[in-house]
Amino acid sequence: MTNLILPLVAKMDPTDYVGFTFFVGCMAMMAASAFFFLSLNQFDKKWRTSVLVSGLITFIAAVHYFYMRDYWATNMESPTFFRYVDWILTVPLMCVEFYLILKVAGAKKSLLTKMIVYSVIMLVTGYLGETVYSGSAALWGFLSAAAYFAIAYEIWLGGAAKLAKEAGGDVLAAHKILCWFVLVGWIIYPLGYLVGTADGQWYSFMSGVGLDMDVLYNIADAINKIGFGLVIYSLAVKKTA
Ligand SMILES: *C/C=C(C)/C=C/C=C(C)/C=C/C1=C(C)CCCC1(C)C
Repeated sequence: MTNLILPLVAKMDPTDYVGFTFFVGCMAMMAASAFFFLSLNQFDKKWRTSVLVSGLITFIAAVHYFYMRDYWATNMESPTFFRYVDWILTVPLMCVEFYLILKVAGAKKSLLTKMIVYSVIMLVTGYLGETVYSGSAALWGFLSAAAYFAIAYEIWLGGAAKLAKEAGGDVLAAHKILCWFVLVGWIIYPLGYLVGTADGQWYSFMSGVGLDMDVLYNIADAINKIGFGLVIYSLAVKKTA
């Protein structure tokens, strides 16, 4: 009783590169949030909401990274629950970003609803594959990937693509960059999933490729959340000037 001193900060092993990426991810998300929020006043009203949403995405991530960093440091295991709660909040907000910039070309609520439904399917199936039904991770990953392709199709070739073409100019250019984020930046996530769920699956060789699921997820989050936000930010700058 008398000599019980609880450590308030978990130790950080200098070779724990997973813990390092959680720590840096947390700081990067905080800095990005401050950047987006403090820039809000310089924009025309119409574009302020978009930049605000960019800030909300990185801020929600910053809070989750705060917990995930701690969870990892304490338990040395993947903070899967916090990870997916973060995603289920931030990915729909990224769909909102697409919707907001395409509103000038007449984007309807149904586009937003469709994209949010796809992303919820993508994330719920992914979560089930990583947790409750990890024995059939391949099947759940496949379902999740189908929803991911539906999102990619919608923005590259579907209704969202048409709207972007109608909008033209800076909006079309920004839309194109966001499309590349979804195609290239988001593909890191299924790669992380394959690494993390490889045990006993037909892709079991993935656990031996020297990659770590959490490192991949953390790098992907930094690229996609902050990068995505910066694309929106620079569109708002152009449109305000
Ligand atoms: C800020 C968080 C983002 C942009 C998260 C995106 C997550 C994905 C694109 C996840 C995709 C997955 C698959 C396509 C298949 C395997 C399971 C997932 C959930 C990792």
